[in-house]
Amino acid sequence: MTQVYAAVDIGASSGRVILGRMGADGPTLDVVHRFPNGVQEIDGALRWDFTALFDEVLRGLTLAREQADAKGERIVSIGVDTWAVDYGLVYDDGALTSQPHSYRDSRTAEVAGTVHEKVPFERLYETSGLQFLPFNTIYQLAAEPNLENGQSLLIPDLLGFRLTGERRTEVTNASTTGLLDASTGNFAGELFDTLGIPRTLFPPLIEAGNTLGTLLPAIADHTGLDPATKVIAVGSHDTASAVAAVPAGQDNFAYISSGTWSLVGVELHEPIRTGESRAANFTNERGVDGTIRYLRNCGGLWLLSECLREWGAEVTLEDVLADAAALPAGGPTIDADSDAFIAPGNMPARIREAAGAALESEAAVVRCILDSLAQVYARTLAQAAELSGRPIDVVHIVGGGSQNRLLCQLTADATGLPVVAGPVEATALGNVLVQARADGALGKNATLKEIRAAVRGTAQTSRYEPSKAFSTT
Ligand code: LFR
Repeated sequence: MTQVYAAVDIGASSGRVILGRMGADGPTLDVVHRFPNGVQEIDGALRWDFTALFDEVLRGLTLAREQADAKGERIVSIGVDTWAVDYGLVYDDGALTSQPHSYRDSRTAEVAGTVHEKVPFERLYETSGLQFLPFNTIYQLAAEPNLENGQSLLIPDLLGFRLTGERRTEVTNASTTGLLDASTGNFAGELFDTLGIPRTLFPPLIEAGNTLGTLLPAIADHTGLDPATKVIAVGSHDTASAVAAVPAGQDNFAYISSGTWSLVGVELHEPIRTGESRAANFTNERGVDGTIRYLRNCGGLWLLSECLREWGAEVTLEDVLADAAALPAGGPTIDADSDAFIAPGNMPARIREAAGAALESEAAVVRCILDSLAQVYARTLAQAAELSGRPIDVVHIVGGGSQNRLLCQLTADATGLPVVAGPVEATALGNVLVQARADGALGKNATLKEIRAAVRGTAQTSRYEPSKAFSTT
């Protein structure tokens, strides 16, 4: 019976359940279920409707099992990845104390100062290597009224717990809490003590590639899946899975994982925690196989999707991008990185205000967003190369933004580097390939290089050269 893998991949605006197959050339994916996601005002705060998300996951797994059955295939394992930093607090019996807060909620606005009074940011950075983002878990916990009540499970770990009954904290995502020691890869116990966070708040760590557990009987019954189906810890931070599947064939590559956010940087083997790195607000997030993602969170397609939400159905992405492409280069730009764009709502007006320009058409707003993103990518990649001492010969754009041809070309122009765009489903591919490796279908000792070679075997990519008019060479 052919063995297949189910990937649950949930982003800030939508989720998918995907069946992954390993062919002779490489992995192929089949999206079996898509569902919307988004922050919602629940009980006076911006939260995720976890109950609805879990229902969609079960529905997706049921559909995946039906499709596998129809083809005479067997789902051997499931992997779960989502966005980072957010968590649900559960009581001892596993019930959620409330729907999990979204990192876009304003509750952390005031607390960073109180955290830094207890532990100065310089010391936090020396320990965790994590960039300052107002919503990092460490600040969210400071805004939490009662931590004695239960345990904190990061969103993918919470899904894994509901599927298996096992409580663990997957390491790639744990690195986004601000509470992991970047040198040892373990939780930094003394940070917990100084901040008054119980050391037992998070369950023990698990490395990507290990087995979390098998399905609870009730879940197996509900989905029709074999109770022996494993849940494998994958790079449960979506960006970790996406970067694992960057189809790079050479060492000197940079990546832009482009979705709601743009995660812009290089892959290293050791964290960099110098004063310069801290001042430039570069992060050292953990990747699959102990790699370090040295990157910055830059603005992303959130700016664009929030504008489209505001404009409603009569403005389509395709049309507005075509009109934006026809506009001349060198128009007004904004600081696409600014915290001022984190909250939802009223985005076109906020962009016009930041640009200090009329931006009369929707296309002008879109062109401003894309020019600004390309500018910030170029600046960030130049800094990444300088701070890490690693030259960059090619930029890989993966995720949703890899389909935005205007953004890809503007990025090539602004950086003066070739851009390889795709695959769009890098996150799900990274998720599936870590499962396939755990199962032996890829070779149990396959390296990240071999994982990337497998992606190249089947990935759809396009190449963009810097246009002469803008090239810096
Ligand atoms: C991307 C991402 C980023 C993280 C942000 C918030 O989806 O996971 O890596 O900084 O969302 O969790």
